Amino acid sequence: MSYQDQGETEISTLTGFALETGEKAKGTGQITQLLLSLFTAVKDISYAVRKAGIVQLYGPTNVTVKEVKELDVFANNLIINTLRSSFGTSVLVSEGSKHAIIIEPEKRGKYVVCFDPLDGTNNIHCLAPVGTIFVIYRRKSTGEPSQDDALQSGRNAVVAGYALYGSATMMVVAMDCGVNTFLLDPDIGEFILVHKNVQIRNKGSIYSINEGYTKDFESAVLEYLQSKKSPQDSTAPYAARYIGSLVADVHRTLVYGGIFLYPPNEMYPQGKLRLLYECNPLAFIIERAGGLATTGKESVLDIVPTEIHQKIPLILGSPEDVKDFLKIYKKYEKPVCKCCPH
Ligand code: P6P
Repeated sequence: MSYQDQGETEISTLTGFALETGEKAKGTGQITQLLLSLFTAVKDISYAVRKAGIVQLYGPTNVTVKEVKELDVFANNLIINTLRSSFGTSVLVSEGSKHAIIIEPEKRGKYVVCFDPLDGTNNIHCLAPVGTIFVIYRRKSTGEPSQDDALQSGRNAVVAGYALYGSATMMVVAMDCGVNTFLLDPDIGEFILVHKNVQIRNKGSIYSINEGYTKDFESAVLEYLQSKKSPQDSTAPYAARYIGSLVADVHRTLVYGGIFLYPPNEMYPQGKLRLLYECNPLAFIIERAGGLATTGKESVLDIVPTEIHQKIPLILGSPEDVKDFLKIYKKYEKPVCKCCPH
């Protein structure tokens, strides 16, 4: 849907994007319903995030509105109930729910949604950006749905996206046709298209990693970081940026280019970030924008998950930056001995 303002410019909205997506799918209209429901939930979360800042400052006793819930519990319940009522999903996997949610038969649809309802809420008290991350798949199985319907590789994604609740609220939405960004206009409650077919820079000048874990980093990570801080050639050193809120760090990487790394450390030997509802959607978005996303050993989108809250290392960003990292990483990879496979 788009509307002309005095005929000078065509303004496209996220609602229009959802309707066009459904039209192209030439299907049941379920994807449209699903997307519109999800985007409505994001608007509600955006409002709650901005309100929570006020509540946090003055404390819950001064609040006359409904009981102030933990934001991430509120966001989780809101998205689950909204998607349930969209009649477009059969299985939901959420960072906020231990088990997969199987939708009741009378409300089931053909899609599976994996999501992180509100990532980074430990940053909410300093008003750092937080985000919602999601990815949508078609159900592959027939019969009774189960959590196995969510154990699909990221390459099967139909739509992936995130909402960033920062100085403004932005939706970034990726499909096979590309990545589009939309800004929430609070005056009309609509997301307005601001960038079509976003492409990440081929090479950036920023690296993003929590260097507090330096003592745990693998040799490849240490060598790579050193090469960015003290380049052997005449290139300038990279700048270090780390917000500690995944959606904000990845969005900055998408917009400015560069590389984001969350490698294994002593506290998180498999890595901290979750494959189904953090790494896969973000990898899908970055790759559709021309970037790369890897664990070091393999492309994130090639991994076939084995359990719904599985963690993996995540390195993503501008293609030349990720390739530079992989060149160093491959140097340290132990050759797989054929005669002693373990
Ligand atoms: P660390 C937030 O808690 C989060 O899950 C992500 O948003 C963020 O990228 C990561 O953890 C930060 O982790 O170990 O650097 O504090």
